[in-house]
Amino acid sequence: MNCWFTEMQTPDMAISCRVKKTLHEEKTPFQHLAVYETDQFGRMLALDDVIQTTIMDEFVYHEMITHVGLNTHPNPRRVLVIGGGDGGSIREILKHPSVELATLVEIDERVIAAAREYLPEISCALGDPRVRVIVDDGIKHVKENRDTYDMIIVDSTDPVGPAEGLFGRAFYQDVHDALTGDGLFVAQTESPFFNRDLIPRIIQNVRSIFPVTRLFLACVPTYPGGLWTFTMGSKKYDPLEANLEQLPDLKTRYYTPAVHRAAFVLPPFVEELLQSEEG
Ligand code: SPD
Repeated sequence: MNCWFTEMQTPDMAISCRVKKTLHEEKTPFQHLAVYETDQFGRMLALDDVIQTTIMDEFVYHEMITHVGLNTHPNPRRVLVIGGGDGGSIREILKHPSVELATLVEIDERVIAAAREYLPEISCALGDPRVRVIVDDGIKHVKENRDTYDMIIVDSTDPVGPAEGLFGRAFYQDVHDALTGDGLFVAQTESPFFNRDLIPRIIQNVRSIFPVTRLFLACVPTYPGGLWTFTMGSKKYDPLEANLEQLPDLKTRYYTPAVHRAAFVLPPFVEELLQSEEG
């Protein structure tokens, strides 16, 4: 069979991979959802033809969006994931013994169902008794839950369609208000190569709300450009001063204390995004 999946990563650039089998495809009320079997990346979840996660490289993204923040906060007990219906962030969060309750708020219940069925390696923790799964709009959830979470993870799709509102200042203010007095959040914030207008806007907005704002990097081969940014806004704790000496064994394949520190070392072309007056 010579069938290919292609994601137009920009109007002028695409990533393609050969599809061995389409395992699932449907139009949900929110988006087109597909799970493909590929040789290159293993099983792959795509939403509106954009790669969300693959068995081959999901660990990088899910470890970095969770452990950097969880190891910055000295005692994260209640953690919220907005989006992230595949369950990868939840799986990583539950590795932290301090976590009593991990809440997943995903707008599209079909993403959760598809992940449970076709991506068990990623969704495996969704049935854990410490997990509460809520099918709802994350924007609404943070508005309605003040002073509730020690950490919030914004594990969203790209800033178009259902996720657009998850990149705006009003949402970051609601995230701030949904956090406890010393809480912090981490959001996936796209490519430093291809989102050079968006990232400075995010940084400015987060800086205008949170005393500590930091950008960090990880390498996710299936995302545009490979190099990916995450932004942390924190009320109190600085990830650069985190005590990483006595961590529990997280059984990670990408994250380590040294990678935690190194992720904040930014090349000049990324550092520029933090200085920009854009937006
Ligand atoms: N360009 C795709 C970015 C997708 C980021 N979110 C992925 C969700 C995985 N849990």
